[in-house]
Amino acid sequence: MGLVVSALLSACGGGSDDKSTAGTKTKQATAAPAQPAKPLDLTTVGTITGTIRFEGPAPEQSVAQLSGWSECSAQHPQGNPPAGDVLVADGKLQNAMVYIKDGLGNWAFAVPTEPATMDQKGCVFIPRVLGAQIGQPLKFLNSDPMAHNVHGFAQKASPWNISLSVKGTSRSVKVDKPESMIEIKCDIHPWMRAYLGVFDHPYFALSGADGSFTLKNVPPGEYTIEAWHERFGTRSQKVTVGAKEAKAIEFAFQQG
Ligand SMILES: [Cu+2]
Repeated sequence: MGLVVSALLSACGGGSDDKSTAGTKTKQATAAPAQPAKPLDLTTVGTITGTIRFEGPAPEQSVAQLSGWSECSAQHPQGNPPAGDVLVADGKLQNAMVYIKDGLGNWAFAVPTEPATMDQKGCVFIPRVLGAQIGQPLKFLNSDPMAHNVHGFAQKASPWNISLSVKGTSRSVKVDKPESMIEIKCDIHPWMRAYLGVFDHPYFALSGADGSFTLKNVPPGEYTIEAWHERFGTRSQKVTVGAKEAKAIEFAFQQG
């Protein structure tokens, strides 16, 4: 066996092939063929629900500085709009993205056909934080009477920079590698910022105004669950979900 492994390693080694690639090929060559992805057994799946708490006084959220951009400020007669970067109410944090980070088996997941859509309206991205599944259509829209662009700073998939210069136009973007989270900007308006999470599974959710989130149809297993927030970083915890179990968890964020 050792000889076979080293022969294979040298056969596919050399040059810039990294070790993980060579190792994978070796494993496939010597072990049983890779199992096809299994469909979920919906009779055993459980649920992870939870709350995102914010401990201590929350910092003020930023304000979009529209001064000097009359076409944008004209849409906000009440004054500069809040950025939406810190949304805390009653000690609960909104707009945290919660997802399974690690521990999923080789499952075949259905992919939504409904596009995950991010609009530009009133010179802000709506929603500010969006999740999508790989393979799900991903659409950017401009509902404003002026030009915007969408610059996605993906680091795993290809970054993109698209122009949406006319009201009502939309463009689709393909992100084919999971990444949480991808920063998005409009290069024209410096305050315009948003975040996109792309996942290779359906277990992601954005915390609501009450800090709550739900991950449904989770197969029994042991997982690392991560919660991400644009200002306060990430928190993670291990969670074991038994068959048909409804597991309740909590994350706590603080400033600094
Ligand atoms: Cu813009």
